[in-house]
Amino acid sequence: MVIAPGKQPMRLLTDRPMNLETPLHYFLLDYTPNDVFFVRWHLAVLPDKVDPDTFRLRIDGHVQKPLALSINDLKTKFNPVTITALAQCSGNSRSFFDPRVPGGQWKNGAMGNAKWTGVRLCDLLKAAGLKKEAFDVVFNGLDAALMPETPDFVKSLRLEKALDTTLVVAYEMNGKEIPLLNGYPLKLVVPGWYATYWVGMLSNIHVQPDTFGGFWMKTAYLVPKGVKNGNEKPDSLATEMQPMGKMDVRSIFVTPEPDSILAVGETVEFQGLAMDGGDGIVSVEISADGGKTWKPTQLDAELGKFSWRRWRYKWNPTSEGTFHFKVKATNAVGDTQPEHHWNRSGYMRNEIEELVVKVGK
Ligand SMILES: Nc1nc2c(c(=O)[nH]1)N[C@H]1C(S)=C(S)[C@@H](COP(=O)(O)O)O[C@H]1N2
Ligand SMILES: [Mo]
Repeated sequence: MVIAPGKQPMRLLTDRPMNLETPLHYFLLDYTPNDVFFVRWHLAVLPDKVDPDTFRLRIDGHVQKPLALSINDLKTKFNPVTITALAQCSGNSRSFFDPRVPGGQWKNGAMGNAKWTGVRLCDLLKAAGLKKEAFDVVFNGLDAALMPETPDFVKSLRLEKALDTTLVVAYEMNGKEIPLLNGYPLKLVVPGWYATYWVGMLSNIHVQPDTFGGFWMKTAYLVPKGVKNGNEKPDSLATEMQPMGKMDVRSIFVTPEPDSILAVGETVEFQGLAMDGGDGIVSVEISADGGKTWKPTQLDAELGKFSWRRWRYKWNPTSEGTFHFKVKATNAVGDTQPEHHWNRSGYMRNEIEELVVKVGK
């Protein structure tokens, strides 16, 4: 555990760039506090501070009227919107892949749920006036690479997705400034999509008439094309790949934590979270016998289409032993979780999770 600027103690994956994981017990809260929200950067050079008076968000390229907007312009010249959305790194839970894959060895803490306040991306694009050839919208932030040969972190969305009214250029997270380490002063929020698209320290939105071909779209963050959950087998890798998008349905255990020891006759409340790409979780089932039989859990009220959803299940252990719990979510369009999930990059993990608990005297 380390204490990074503006953060509580968190699990450190790497320090340059800073990559920090949220300890699991914070997921007992519906909204993840800013000072424990996970941190994931690709490039080593971040400004130590950003001056809110001189900072400008530039919107340029295939637009009628290029814009350079201050934070104050965003707050005063556009309608504010607030949306609850789960940010989840596509590499979340990578350390659990079997066989293991290279990359950040995250447990389940590369995600967080927050209320994001800002301006609709479509309102900004409208204000700049799209030219009719507009095709891809490209997002860049203030972070930079240490070595000139490292490609800058730049992401793109097809115009159709960029105009989706749920996308927000956020200037607040949970009602406060976005922490520097989470992308102050502006973060693109793409509800329901993996957080790789949620460009932080967003300083430029560039509209172009053709496909953006940058490294972080063309080479990185690809998953097997047209395959459910981006699944492939180590001995027969997919040959066609595509950029990832919407989040898969999945569920995790939050409490009890792994290797907890429970007592015979003492009821415990299991709790966990279920999430998807915005269709909505409709049921979460739990198994106490390694997946042979399943029981429904109770769902908390929905906090919004793009939020995670909490499930609960009371269990009264009647005998000693080791129990293999499993949890499985299903969403409104009938998507559920696979028994086994794997791909070469360790992305979008959503296999049915197991939690082993011991019951003692
Ligand atoms: N500018 C910039 N934005 C970025 C990244 C980055 O490296 N640079 N990483 C992306 C990835 S992969 C993730 S998972 C999220 C993490 O956001 P957080 O650090 O606020 O948790 O930011 C995304 N936006
Ligand atoms: Mo990520």
